[in-house]
Amino acid sequence: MPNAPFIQAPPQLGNQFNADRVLRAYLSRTLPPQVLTEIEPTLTRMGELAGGELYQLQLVDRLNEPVHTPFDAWGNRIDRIDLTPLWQKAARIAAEEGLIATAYERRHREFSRVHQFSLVYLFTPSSDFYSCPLAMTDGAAKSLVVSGNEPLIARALPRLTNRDPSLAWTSGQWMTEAVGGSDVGLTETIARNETGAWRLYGRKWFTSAITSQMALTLARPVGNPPGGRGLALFYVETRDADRKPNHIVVNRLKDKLGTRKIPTAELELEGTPAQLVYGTTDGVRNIAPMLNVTRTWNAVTSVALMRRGLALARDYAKRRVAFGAPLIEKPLHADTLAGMQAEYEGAFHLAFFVVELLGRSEAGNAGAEQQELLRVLTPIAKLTTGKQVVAVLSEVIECFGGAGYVEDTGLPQLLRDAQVLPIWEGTTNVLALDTLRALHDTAGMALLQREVGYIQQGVREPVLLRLTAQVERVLEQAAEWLNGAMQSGANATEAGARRFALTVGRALELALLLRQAQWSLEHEQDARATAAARLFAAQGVNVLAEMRLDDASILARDA
Ligand code: MFK
Repeated sequence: MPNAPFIQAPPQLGNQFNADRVLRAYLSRTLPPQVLTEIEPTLTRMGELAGGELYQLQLVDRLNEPVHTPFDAWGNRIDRIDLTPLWQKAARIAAEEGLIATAYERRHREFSRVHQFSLVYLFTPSSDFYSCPLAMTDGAAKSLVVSGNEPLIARALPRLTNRDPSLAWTSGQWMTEAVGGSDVGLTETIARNETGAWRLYGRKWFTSAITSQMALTLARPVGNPPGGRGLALFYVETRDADRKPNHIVVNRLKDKLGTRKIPTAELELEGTPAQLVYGTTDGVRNIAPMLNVTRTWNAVTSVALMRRGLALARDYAKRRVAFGAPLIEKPLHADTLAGMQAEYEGAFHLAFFVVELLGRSEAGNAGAEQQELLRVLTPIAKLTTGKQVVAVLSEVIECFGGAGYVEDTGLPQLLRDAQVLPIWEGTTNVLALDTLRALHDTAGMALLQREVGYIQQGVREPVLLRLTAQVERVLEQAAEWLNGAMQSGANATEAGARRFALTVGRALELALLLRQAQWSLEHEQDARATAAARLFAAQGVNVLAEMRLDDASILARDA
């Protein structure tokens, strides 16, 4: 009898909370023991779902995509969107497990955001990006709370934060128009006050998760000046009292590289009833609280996807035998995995540091400096982790060899999905410029340097102490660059903004890794975070090479 052909065992996942050394150690260091004890059962449950039922459904559901039905059989415009089975399940789980509610119920005061985002982090990679509507829902809830608009808060907040799936709403965030993805001030949609009620007319070009019950959007009241200040922030409900589209037409769903389970639409607003959230101007400024929340979700999603890719690659490396041994025992493969792990761990601590600051700020426990820090670190975390996730997932694919390139392993989708993370919610360059906007001047940089001093205060282990000096040196170089660039003019500052922001992001990641490493050595006798910190430092922190503007402009224009 011929031998049975070789069949490779596929990678598998277990309980994603139990298996997560990085999350568990972080929570043990950060949370009061009683809070940790209270939230652990929710994380264990989510970890089980994410590594079990949801992950299995995700694999089965791979080819399903949302379907848009514009008309019914009789020619009525209905714009029905049928979601994939996993999305329907994810919506129920998200409500029941309080993925939004946890942040607003605030049962654990300043730690509520850490609890919420730990759940989000476990849930996201098995949700086919259901985290997209959730991020916008959280952002909308936050914007409404900040607005103080009591009628809108009373109407929408209890729905956006509901734990009952039959009552829970999600929200859209309709900003992008064909004329301006990044330059939102170019928005062409107009708002007319028609007999005391606002109606919107225009085309929204990239509206994610179009099945939401409401949206926050921008439009220009007729007669207002151009630019972001002439826009106003509006609240829209997507269906009328009869559940019919509310003067909104779905022109089509986008055909995207990844995140294909998200119904992303081109919309026509044909006199859509809308309500002002604040006044009739300053729409860009007023939608910023939403952006800052969705950018935090973006950073946590980047980290979560890196962790998923690594979990699969590591498990596979234990199963796959080549040249006489499992891949995990091959020094070169182990080195590759370790380098990716170091990037993920750095990214994890930066994203969750922002989450901590957000929670502290919402609980009223953050002073002015911490608020400023939150403002500066939100774009830095988003842009730094957005670049890391694409690099790490590209390596993850390679860790599987040819299997990583084959669709029905489910692996290519990871990389395609990840590619959205440096794009939406502000590209790397837009966020680098936002970082400069948030820093104002060199005083903001001094604040960052002071904070890094606090973060590194308890680091004592000699090998880690050496690296704290590296962090301080790099931040000093970044501060010097900023100073010099600002004196040279706007072009010099803009040209170096990405390198500057990435350098600061990586320096912070290393500082936070060093703090965690010291704690893990002392409290867990675990040297893995130390190894991650050392490797991370070796992979390079300062990407702020000496810039020559003339070189950049010559090379950019002609190949
Ligand atoms: C799973 C992960 C999450 C997934 C969710 C994704 C689904 C949603 C998909 C999308 O909607 S993608 C679309 C996202 N679009 C963007 O992120 C827009 C990117 N562009 C920018 O962020 C530009 O920087 C910006 C539009 C803000 C530039 O517009 P302007 O009008 O030139 O801004 P300007 O004049 O600098 O700032 C106006 C005001 O807003 C200023 O305040 P003042 O009026 O007091 O001077 C700014 O300080 C303030 N501002 C701007 N950005 C801010 C901010 N304030 C706080 N935080 C910010 N981030």
